[in-house]
Amino acid sequence: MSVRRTKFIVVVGPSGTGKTRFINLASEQSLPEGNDSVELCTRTIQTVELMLDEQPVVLIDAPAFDAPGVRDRSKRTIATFLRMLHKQETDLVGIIYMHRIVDNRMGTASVDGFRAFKELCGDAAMPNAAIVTTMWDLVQAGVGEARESELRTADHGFRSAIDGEAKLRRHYNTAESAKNILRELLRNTPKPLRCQVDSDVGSVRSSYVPAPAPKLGNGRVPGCLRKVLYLLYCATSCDGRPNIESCMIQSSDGKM
Ligand SMILES: Nc1nc2c(ncn2[C@@H]2O[C@H](COP(=O)(O)OP(=O)(O)O)[C@@H](O)[C@H]2O)c(=O)[nH]1
Ligand SMILES: [Mg+2]
Repeated sequence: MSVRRTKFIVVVGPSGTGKTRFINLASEQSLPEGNDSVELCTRTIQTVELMLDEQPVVLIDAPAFDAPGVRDRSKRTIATFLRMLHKQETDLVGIIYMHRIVDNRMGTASVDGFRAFKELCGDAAMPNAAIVTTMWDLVQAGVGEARESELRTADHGFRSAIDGEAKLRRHYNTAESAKNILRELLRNTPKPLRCQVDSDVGSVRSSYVPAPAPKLGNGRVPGCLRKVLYLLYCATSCDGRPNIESCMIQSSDGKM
């Protein structure tokens, strides 16, 4: 029996929008959520493997865009990580941008987060993107629907992405709901995100602050990704431009 190639999906968005919850539900894992998540979890990349309908999948829980002072660093961390996946010719089939339907307006975190998402994704890959709204259990149905409709059509909402063929989907805080969203994205043909092919996205600025060591989710990160995560840590820990090559000879376990 042939082994299917692993497909990758990255989940981005402001903190508290339900990224980790979504990943936990889909994968039956228990990465720390909300108040349980220590600072590291919101600032570093975590990956989780799962099998969905016999398809191996890796979900990438990206650092939040909006933690004070770290938005640029988060963007850079995600971009560097995804560029390395691209060099390894992995199949990235989707990007999810999370939004809380419970928020009655697009606050600063949402506006900035959405802008960062569009920058990372780019127009060409927008058909592989899904904007996923969460916390439907915390709003009255009519209120949620009215907000969703405004987000879909208003210029100050997600219209620009939806015009570019991004999907707008509801996540109902259940495993099946999360899996259904993943199933739809898994049908996509892999397309590189803009940040994977354009090194200007997430480029280093002078205000650079070294990133903390990556958290390897529950020890279930596959060997190849562990290497990537370690390289990422090396790369983002250097001052100035990331220097991937100089990190290639190092290894967290001596087995590079
Ligand atoms: N009631 C409800 N709580 C949710 C939902 N999604 C996430 N949460 C909770 O909201 C908090 C923030 O979610 P988390 O996944 O940590 O957000 P992240 O920062 O985007 O990873 C956690 O306490 C979650 O358990 C949802 O759809 N409904
Ligand atoms: Mg989280």
